[in-house]
Amino acid sequence: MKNKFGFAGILALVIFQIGCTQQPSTDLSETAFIPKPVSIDVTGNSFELKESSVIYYEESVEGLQTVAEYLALEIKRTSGVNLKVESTNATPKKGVYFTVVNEDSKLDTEGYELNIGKKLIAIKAKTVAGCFYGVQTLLQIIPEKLHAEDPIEFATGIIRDFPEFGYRGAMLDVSRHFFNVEEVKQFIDFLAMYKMNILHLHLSDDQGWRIEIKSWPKLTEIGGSTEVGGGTGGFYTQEQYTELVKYAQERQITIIPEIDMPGHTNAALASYAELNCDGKARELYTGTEVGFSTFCTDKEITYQFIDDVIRELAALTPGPYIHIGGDESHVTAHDDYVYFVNRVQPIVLKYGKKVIGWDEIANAELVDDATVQFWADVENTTTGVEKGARVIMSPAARAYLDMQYDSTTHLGLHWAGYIEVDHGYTWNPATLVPGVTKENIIGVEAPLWSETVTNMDEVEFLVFPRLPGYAEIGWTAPEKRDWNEYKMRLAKHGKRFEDLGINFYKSKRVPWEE
Ligand code: TNX
Repeated sequence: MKNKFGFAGILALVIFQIGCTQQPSTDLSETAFIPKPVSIDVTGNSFELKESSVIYYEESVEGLQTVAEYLALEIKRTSGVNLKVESTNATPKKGVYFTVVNEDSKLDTEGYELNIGKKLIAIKAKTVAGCFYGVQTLLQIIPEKLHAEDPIEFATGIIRDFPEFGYRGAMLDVSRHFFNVEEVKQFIDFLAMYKMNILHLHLSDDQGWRIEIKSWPKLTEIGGSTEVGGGTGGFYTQEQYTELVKYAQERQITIIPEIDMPGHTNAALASYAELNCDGKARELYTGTEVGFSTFCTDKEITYQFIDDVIRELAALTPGPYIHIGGDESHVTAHDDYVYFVNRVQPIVLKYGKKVIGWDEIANAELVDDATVQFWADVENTTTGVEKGARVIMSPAARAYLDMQYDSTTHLGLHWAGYIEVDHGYTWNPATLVPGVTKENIIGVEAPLWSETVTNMDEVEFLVFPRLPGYAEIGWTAPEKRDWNEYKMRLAKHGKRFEDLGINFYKSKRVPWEE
C-alpha cells in the first residue's frame, strides 16, 4: 500500500523528529572527553539513570563513600535528581557501583575502568582516586544542565584510562591579590573537573603574607593587610586553611603550600624588623615590581623564623611537599643565595616534607628527593637534573595562565609572550627542554600569577579555556594529542562553561558550538 505522504514526506518527518527531540547518543565515542581517555569501546546501547537508581559503593573501602556521595551531589546539581547512596558487599545488578580492586595489573594507581552497561554502571579502580576520575569521565557524558523532564542517559561502553603524569597541577597566586576560601574552593572545582590533582598555593610574596603563623602573628596582621593596588588583602586562618586542604582532598587534590624566599619577602620584612639586615622594618608594598627584597641570609633569627614557619605549615599539610620558592632573588648575592637554600632545605626534611623550588634553587646543593620547577631557565633546570632532582614543567612561554592570549586581550602580562589556546596546548613536556626527558619529569603545572587579576571573573577569563588543555597535557600521552582534533572537543565544552557561569575567552581558534 502506498503511503499518502510518499517517501519524501516520510524522510521529512524523520528529519523533523531527529531535529526536535533530543536523541540520546548511543555512541560513547562521540562524547567530547577532556582529557582524552586511553581507550573507549563502544557497545551501542544506552543506560538511563532514574530517580530510583542507587549509587552503591563497596563496603569498607576508606574514602569510597565520599566519591559516591560526590557523584550523587553532582547529579543533584545538574539534574535536580536526588539519588540514594548505599554500601554493599556484592556487585549489584543495576544502578551505579564503585569498587576498588587490587588484581587488575593494567590499571595504574590513578587509572580506572568505567563500564557502562544497559542496567549497571560499574566504576573500578586500584585506588579511590581512580574511582573519582571515573566519576569525572561519567559526568562529561551528560550535559551540565538538565531540565526536570530530561532523561539522564549515558551511551554504553567501556572506558579504560590512566594518566601520563602523576603530577597535574595549577598554581594560584593569592599573594598579589587575595582570594578567599570560597573562591579557592571554586578554583579547586575547576581542577577537579579535568582530573588535575595538585593545587600549588603561592602563599607569600612582596605584596602579602596569606597564611596564619601562630608563632609570628604580625605576618598576617601587618603582612596580610594589603595587596596589589592597595586593597585590604586578607589571609587564611589555620582553621580555614585546613578546610581548604580537606575540600581539595575530597576531590583527590593535594595542596602544595609555597613560602617564597629569600626574595619576594617584602610582606614578612614589613611585619618583623629583625628579619632585615639593617634591623628596620620595610614599608608595605602594593606595586608589581619583582626582585627588590631579600631575607637577611647571615642572621640566625632568619633560620629560626623559617623553622617556625615550616613547622607550622608542615603540621597543616598532609601532602608530601613544601615549596620554598627561590625565584628572582635579584638582591641576594649569589653565595648568600646558595648558603640560604642549603640551610632551608634540611628544615623542610626535618618536618617530614620534600622540597620543591623554582628552577633557580638548582644553583644550591640539592637534598634527596628535591624537585625543581622549570619556569624560565633551561640551564638551571638541566643543572638540577644533573644533581638528581626531578622536574615539574611550567614553561612560562607555554603554561603561564597569566600571559595574555594576544595583544587585544588586556588582562594578564606578556613578558613571556602571548599564549593563544593552541599555543598553550601544542607542546610536549618530555621534549621541550633538551636534556630533560620523561624520566626526569613528574608532571605539568600551569601557574596563575595575580598581579593583574582581582576577582573570580578575571581568574576565569585567563583560566578558561586554557586549563583543560594543560589537564590534557598532563593526562593524555603526546601521541594521542592533536590540536585539530582537540579543538573540536574543546568547542563542545563551551556550553559547559556557559552553564557553569564561567567567564571564558571565546578564542577565534576554537569552533565554539552555538
Ligand atoms: C615571574 S615565575 C615570577 C612571578 C611573577 C610572574 C608574572 C616566577 C617564579 N616568578 O613573581 O608573578 O613572573 O608572570
